[in-house]
Parts: sequence; structure tokens; C-alpha cells
Amino acid sequence: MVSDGDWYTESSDALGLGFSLKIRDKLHEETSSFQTIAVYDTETFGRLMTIDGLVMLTDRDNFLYHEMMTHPGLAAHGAATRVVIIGGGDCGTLREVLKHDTVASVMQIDIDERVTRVAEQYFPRLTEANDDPRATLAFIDGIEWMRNAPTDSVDLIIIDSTDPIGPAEGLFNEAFYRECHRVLDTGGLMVQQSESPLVHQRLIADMSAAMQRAGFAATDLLSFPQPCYPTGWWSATLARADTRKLYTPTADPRFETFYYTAAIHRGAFALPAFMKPPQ
Ligand code: AG3
Repeated sequence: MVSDGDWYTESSDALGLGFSLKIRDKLHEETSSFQTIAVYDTETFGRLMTIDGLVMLTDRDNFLYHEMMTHPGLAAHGAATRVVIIGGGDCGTLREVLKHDTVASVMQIDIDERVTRVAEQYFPRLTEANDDPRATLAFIDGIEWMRNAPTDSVDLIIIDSTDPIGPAEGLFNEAFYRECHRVLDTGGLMVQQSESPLVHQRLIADMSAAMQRAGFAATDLLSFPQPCYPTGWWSATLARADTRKLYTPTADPRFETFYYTAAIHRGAFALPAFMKPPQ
């Protein structure tokens, strides 16, 4: 039971740090076939969803992550019409992708249907676009789906997963990236959440190396603030299927965003000095 003055804390012994939110109530907790999903009502961040004790999103700051997992990749591609989301069961990424009227189809594949059902109940704004006729939701294993998907059939793959432990582990390796590369058409891009630039540099480097071994021509890192994740600073890795240049937008999007602009797009790809490869 939650009592007055309680805090929710995600802490990591390995990193020696934690993030806490003062909570009013626990609204939901269930163990699905894959993981434990919980929803809290917080004092200042609205609702909070956790999976296996890790923060997935809050009402207050999920726009940062969801906008940066989607708009930079779509803009950089320039002409993506077929989008696939692996994970993303809360539908926040799907909602942002659907803001692009150039997108003709979006397939969201999350292994755990319960995440979507919980989001529908407790985060209705994230799932508000799910009825869009361009969207298809499938609740199956994303690795399996990718293995069976036709070659050259997708323009943009977005991997919106949990940390590389538990059900998401298989989404962070060369074999999976190889299938993604095969499924991407000419000029295709893959965007994967890649944890914190401050404390997960090894993972980021390993992901980039595995993507290149799997056939991707190059990777770029983009970073953005994300207060509710460890360190408050998060990243996504964008992998190019081939050597086609990335498009850089000069105008702000015509739809509503709260963080993403053309200037943010350019700034997000700038690497901090400590991450630049030696000249
Ligand atoms: N994707 C989760 C990113 C990893 C968060 N890690 C953590 N809290 N340790 C979030 C899903 C949002 N659609």
C-alpha cells in the first residue's frame, strides 16, 4: 500500500544512482506473461508506468523521448512511407509517427499486449491515434516478425524497447540487426533507443559496431534530455542501411510538437567533445 510521503525509486546498484518521484497512489500492478507492469499517480509528473521496476514513461516528460525517437528519423529519411515499430507497446511512439501525413502505414509489434491495454486505460492520450487506419498493432515477438518480413519492405524501423535485459535483450544484437537491414529498402533507416550517453558509452559503442557488422553503412547518435531515465540524459542510435545522405530539415514540423524543432534536430546530432572519435 502507498502511504503518505512515499516515493517511487528506480535505482541501479551498478551505476550507483537512482531517480525518485513522490507518489500519491499505486493505480495498477500486474504480472503479464512477460513482465510486471505498474502504474503510479505521482505528485508532480502525472502518471508513471514502470516495467519490471524500471521507469518507462511519465505523463510529464514522455514527449521528449517519443518525439526524439520518431521525428529525427522520419525527417532524416525524407520519404519514409512504411514504418515499423518494435516494442513501443504504450503507443507513444506510434502516436508521433502518425503525425506525419507522408507515412502510409505503421506496424507496431510489441510482444506484450498488456502494455498496450494498460496504456489505453491509464495513458489515453498516448493511444488516442490507435484507430488511425494506417496503424496496425500486433502482439507477437518482434524478432520472429522481422525474420519473416519481406526483404526491402520497410523504410524506417524504430526499436522502442526496454533496457537490454529481459525480454528486450534479443533486440540488441547483430543477428537481429541483420534481419532489420535485410527488411529495410534502399535509403532505409533504423532508430533504436540506446540508453544514456553519460554512463552507457560501452553499450552505445557495441551497438554501433554490431549494426555495422550487420551491414549498416553508418550510425549516428542523437541525444536529448529525459529526466525520468537514469542520469536524465538519453540517446538514440540512427543506423543507415546504405550510404545515402541524411536529410536535415530546415523548417519546423507542421504538426504540433513540444520539444522537436528543426534547430533541435540539428543540435541533437551534435556529439559532446568526450564522445567524438579521436581526430
Ligand atoms: N523505453 C524505455 C527506455 C529504457 C528506460 N530505462 C530505464 N528506465 N532504466 C520506454 C518506452 C516508452 N515508449
